[in-house]
Amino acid sequence: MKLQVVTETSLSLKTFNIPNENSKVSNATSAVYDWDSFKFEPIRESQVSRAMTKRYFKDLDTYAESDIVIVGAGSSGLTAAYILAKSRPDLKIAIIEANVAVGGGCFLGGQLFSSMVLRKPAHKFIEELEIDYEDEGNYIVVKHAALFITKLCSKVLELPNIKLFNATCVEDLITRPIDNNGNLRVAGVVTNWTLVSMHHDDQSCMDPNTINAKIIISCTGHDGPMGAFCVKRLVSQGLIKRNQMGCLDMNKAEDSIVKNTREVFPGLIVAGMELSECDSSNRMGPTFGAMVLSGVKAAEEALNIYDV
Ligand code: AHZ
Repeated sequence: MKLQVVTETSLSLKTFNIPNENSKVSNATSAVYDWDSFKFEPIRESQVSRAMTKRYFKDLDTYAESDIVIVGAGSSGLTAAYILAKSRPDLKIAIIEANVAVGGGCFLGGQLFSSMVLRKPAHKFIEELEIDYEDEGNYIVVKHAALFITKLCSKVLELPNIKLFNATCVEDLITRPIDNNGNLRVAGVVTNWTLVSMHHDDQSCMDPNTINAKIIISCTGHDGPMGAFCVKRLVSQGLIKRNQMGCLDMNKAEDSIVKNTREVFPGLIVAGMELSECDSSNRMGPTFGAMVLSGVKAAEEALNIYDV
């Protein structure tokens, strides 16, 4: 089988040789690159700077008013982003991830093992992503957790109405009064570069940036150095009660997390393991079906609120 490729700069036609099912050795690139005369197209360093910065600052401008902000790009946050952005291309969705890399606890299955277990019926979402799995009856196994999270992330990033701001953390929430009785709603997030946030104790005031949004979906995982951020912030203000995560019980935990995925405070939906820090749900350990379906439910809850 032959595939015709047009290179952008020269418009010259090159041919990839894609092996057919009978051939044993791939020579997919050998026909394209002539290593003897090989040379990259020229570039000036400032072109690289401008290519990156003009797009980033345009995104900052565009997403300063977002429809929905998702905090945390782990399995639950990215699932919510995928469902929302795919079903509503009219909405602007910003994802804020504190780490450089996305994925949260989802690059490994558990205790540094590779495979990822998801209990049914979460397999339907894995099929939607076109990821292969082994069917073990009540549950499925994806051969590597990284396969799941990277495929999910690439599908999210391909959607035009999504912007991922990674290496950026939410360090506070914006609130607004909703009546004259002192009741509040969450109306946005306060952000900073994560590296800056980590140095508030040893540098003088480094003020943050903000994003306004109608709905925030918080998916920052259970308590830890960065986790359960939005729940803990509202607890610190006496706006919701904290109930710490219960001990591990896979059967109870997964049903509970999905069923309780909801708007815990006006304007703030909580999904994934962060929920266990306000509901006292059990920990489920290395089974990921509830993370996926909590993300799906959070997306549905967000649309219910958004469309009112
Ligand atoms: O970096 C965090 C991670 O990628 C990010 N995050 C945390 N605080 C943040 C903040 N601003 C921006 N203030 C922040 N980002 O949130 C992401 C959380 O991902 P996760 O994988 O920890 O959470 P999840 O709820 O999507 O998945 C939990 C997976 C777990 S933990 C667990 C157990 O311990 O038993 N079991 C499962 C399935």
